[in-house]
Amino acid sequence: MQMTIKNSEMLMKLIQVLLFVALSESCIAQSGIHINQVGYYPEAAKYAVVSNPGEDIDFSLVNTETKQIVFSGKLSEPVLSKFSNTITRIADFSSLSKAGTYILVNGRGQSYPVNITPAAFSGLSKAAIKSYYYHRVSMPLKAPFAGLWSRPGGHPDDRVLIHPSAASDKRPAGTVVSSPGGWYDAGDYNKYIVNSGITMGTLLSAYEDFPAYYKKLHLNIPESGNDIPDILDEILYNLRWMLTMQDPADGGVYHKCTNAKFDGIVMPGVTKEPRYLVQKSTAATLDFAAVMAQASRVYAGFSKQLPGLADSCLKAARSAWGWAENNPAVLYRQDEMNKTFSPAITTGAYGDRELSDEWFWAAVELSVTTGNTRYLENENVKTEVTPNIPSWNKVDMMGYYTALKHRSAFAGSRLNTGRLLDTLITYSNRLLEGGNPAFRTVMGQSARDFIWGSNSVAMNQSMLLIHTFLLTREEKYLHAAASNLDYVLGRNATGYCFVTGSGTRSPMHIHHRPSAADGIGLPVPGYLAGGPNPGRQDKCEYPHTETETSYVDSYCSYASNEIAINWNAPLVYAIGALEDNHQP
Ligand code: G3I
Ligand code: 9MR
Repeated sequence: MQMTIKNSEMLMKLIQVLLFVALSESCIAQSGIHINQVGYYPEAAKYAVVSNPGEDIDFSLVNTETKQIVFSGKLSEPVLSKFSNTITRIADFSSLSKAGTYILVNGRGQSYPVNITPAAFSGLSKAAIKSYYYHRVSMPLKAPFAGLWSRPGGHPDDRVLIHPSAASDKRPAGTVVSSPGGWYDAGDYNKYIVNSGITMGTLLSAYEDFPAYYKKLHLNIPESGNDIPDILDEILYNLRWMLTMQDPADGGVYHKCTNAKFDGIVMPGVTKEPRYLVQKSTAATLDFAAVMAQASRVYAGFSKQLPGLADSCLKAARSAWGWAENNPAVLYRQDEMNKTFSPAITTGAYGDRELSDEWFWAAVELSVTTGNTRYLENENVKTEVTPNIPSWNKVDMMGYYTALKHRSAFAGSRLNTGRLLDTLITYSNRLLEGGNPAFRTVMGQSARDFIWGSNSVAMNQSMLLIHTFLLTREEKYLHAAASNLDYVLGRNATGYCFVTGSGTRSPMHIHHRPSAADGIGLPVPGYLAGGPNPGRQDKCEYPHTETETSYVDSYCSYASNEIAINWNAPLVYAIGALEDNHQP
């Protein structure tokens, strides 16, 4: 008892000191209190993690305006993290539900501000989608929409060369074609169909799953107000580019539209290096078929505003499928290709070697959109599919999501959707049982979660769990999905909120050429940085090198601090789901 009084007196003193002394950023960072820095819905589970906490287990939340203590509690027993030498104790303040801004205080110091508000994610949701507008190729970003980050248009891509690897009778090497628009892939200035595949599938699913929410979401992009939801206008910008990547002669799809080498650290369009359409591949063609089939379904609802678009997409999807049937395993092997053709292409490879997942996804999307399950009869389509976390080279789950949303389309077909659902639920339950107790996250099932772009693993886990929630309406899956949002927004071993322009301590030096070259102090907002990656393939200096701490906020670090369209997409989906679920 005596101890408790003494501790709470000490805590009060500490609070007084902390609240009236302006703390430097480094001092706050040293406090080791890791917390979602963006926001909590009032009814949400709310945890903070105190790392290497010592014996002082008292904590309090103080209202930053009134300076009143509004909540006091005790930290949990210490836990050793599974992926570093960090020892943590958890502060659970879930029962604090009054809207306001607070600071969590403990003997270790104070946290960044904690915002409890029904609008917890409304700004982040917009920013995460708006990031795609900032990726737009070939058009200027004007100040009314781009604000501080307005810039001239880059890479017109209206005179792109057919690379020798892509030569055909009708389009011999050197043929000039037009492939403008679309989104830059990441921190580089190239455009890759495979990575557009999963990105577009994810964003289209966000709209398909939460149309009411997205119909109302205003993004302030040039097309806003045109009677099409803003998110669909943004997706359309990349969709139109994708359509240019199909060879009209045979339906095959070029793997990428690219420079031969990565551009230097310059603004878009400064370099005038030749751009190429490179080799057709089966992975690109099937991803394209899946996206076009899904897009056809989604844009069919806007035939008045976009006459003919849905039909064109379906036609493109069918002819891509036809090419794949005739070319079932044309892999993109960049190093091999460079032995035969020049110039050598050294930009991102997205070289997938296992295509059964692309076959499955494309077959499912085409079946749903056409109402004909004959696509499942193709010998390359396996209908016993093991679940996994989606990534650019693993798209089985994209097929799962669509098949389970449109179960009636598969009645009497080869695909047993009942079994798919059971498998998804079993897999989701395993995710709930695993994870990293030290941070109370689903993220951290095993060290394999911490790959290049690990934050997208966390977000794809969330997306998978949200699908399970939508199918079962069991809230535990939604809560688990939210735990990974807390993770990327700051409750992680690095203490960073990984979305640029959000939270208090977020990446300032992302591997993103415009952010590095524009002379503006703040990075372009709304981007999810790649995150911890002990592979450290960039060979940069990292302040910490454990599995979950291998992250450095420096331009050098493309292996931990780049940004990419496929990483933002599941962030968009996860926030959209929470926002949709939270609408009155
Ligand atoms: O597939 C193997 C797996 O079998 C093995 O167990 C594992 C062990 O590390 O590695 C797996 O391969 C990894 C591969 O991604 C698939 O996950 C490679 O190690 C890893 O280096 C590779 O990283 C990719 C990186 O490009 C380099 O190719 C990232 O996933 C991918 O997101 C990234 O994409 C780049 C583009 O090329 C260019 N534009 C920027 C973009 C983002 O950084
Ligand atoms: O900027 C490139 C980034 O987009 C890629 O993800 C990464 C891996 O392919 O490569 C980056 O470019 C680097 C190149 O590979 C090696 N020289 C330094 C480049 C970064 O400035």
